[in-house]
Amino acid sequence: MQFALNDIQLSIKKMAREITVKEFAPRAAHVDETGEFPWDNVAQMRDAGFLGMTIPEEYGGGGFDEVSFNCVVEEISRACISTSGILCAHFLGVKPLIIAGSEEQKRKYLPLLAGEMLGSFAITEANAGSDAAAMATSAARHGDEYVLNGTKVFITNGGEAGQTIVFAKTDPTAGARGVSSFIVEKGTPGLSFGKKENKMGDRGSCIRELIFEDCRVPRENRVGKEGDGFKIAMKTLDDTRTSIGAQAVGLAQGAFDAALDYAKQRVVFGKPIAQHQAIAFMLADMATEIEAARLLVYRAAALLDAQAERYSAESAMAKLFASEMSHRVVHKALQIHGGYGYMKEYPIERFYRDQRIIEIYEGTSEIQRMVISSNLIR
Ligand code: COS
Repeated sequence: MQFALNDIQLSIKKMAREITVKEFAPRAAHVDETGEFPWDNVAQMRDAGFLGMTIPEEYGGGGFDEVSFNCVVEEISRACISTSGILCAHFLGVKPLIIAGSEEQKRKYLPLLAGEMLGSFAITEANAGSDAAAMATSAARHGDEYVLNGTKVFITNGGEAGQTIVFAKTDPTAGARGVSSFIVEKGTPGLSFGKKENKMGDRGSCIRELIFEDCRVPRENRVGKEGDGFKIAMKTLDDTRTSIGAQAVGLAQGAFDAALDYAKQRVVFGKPIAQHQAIAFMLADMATEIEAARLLVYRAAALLDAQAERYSAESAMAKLFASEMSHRVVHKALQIHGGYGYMKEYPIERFYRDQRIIEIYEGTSEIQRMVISSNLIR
């Protein structure tokens, strides 16, 4: 058993930390205030090779492992979860191609996704969120094309991404087995975008509706076999949920660092509040929980690197525990700041709002408990 990152993982983590401190942290408050999509940050991530990190080298990527990728997500999230969220959503558009794409699809799209094109993943609908198989978007086969009709909601990177993996029913009577997946490029006639949603937190990343009206997609853009789409989506989420856990660890670490600094400086009753046991014990609990979550995240990522047969439960555990841990940590971090924590002058107010989405996207905590318990019972 190995508990230490190797030299490559450590140097990638350090590089992500340096870019975050220099580039993303100074812009984070502005991104939050304006809600502007941070293209500058995306360009920095592209230049650093983060957009192609785990894409195999033969397809133009970096060929790095999942542990390294999760370290990058963690470090960026210490300052800006909008930026790390864009990266995670990008990989939701990449993974289905790695899992089930044809050789032609991989050769055509992965080099683009490793550099110049953002990806995204469209499964959620107004009446099909947690119950993803209840989707109503249809893909009817007409000769060499599929004709897509329906509306997807809350699609991260929607409207900004050059490519989206879209899940739609090719057989509306077959439930989960009637779902297929398609690569749909931005600019395809019949695809339009709804307005950018106005969110409570994570305000830099953008979510939009994707509207399909007789949107014709060539047959060669179907990913995997007809009817395999739901399994491809589930396998993708198994791969990517860990990185949402990494976001939670990074965000909690950022909130903890701010609370520790504040607690060392703020003096009440004649000494810094960090020296009052009420606060010192909070700090001890926060640090312990962050470390426990970090280990769960790294373990789930290492299982993925080891190509373990199934790691659904482990990635769901990492996401569940880390996201709920980050809730407890930001709560305490704001409490330590007292009234100042409630003010926009301090970053903790943003962390508090940003945290909430981590317990919801890529499957709510309740869905993670379903995944974990069904794997225990099976
Ligand atoms: N890997 C491979 N196959 C999987 C799988 C996985 N992790 N999970 C399920 N499957 C397969 C099942 O084996 C089953 O196959 P068969 O039809 O051959 O038996 C099929 O997929 C359907 O599985 P299941 O019956 O468990 O599907 P449910 O409709 O009950 O849904 C959950 C399962 C709740 C896990 C799923 O709907 C889900 O993950 N919902 C949340 C979606 C989500 O995270 N949304 C966020 C969007 S991304 S921001």
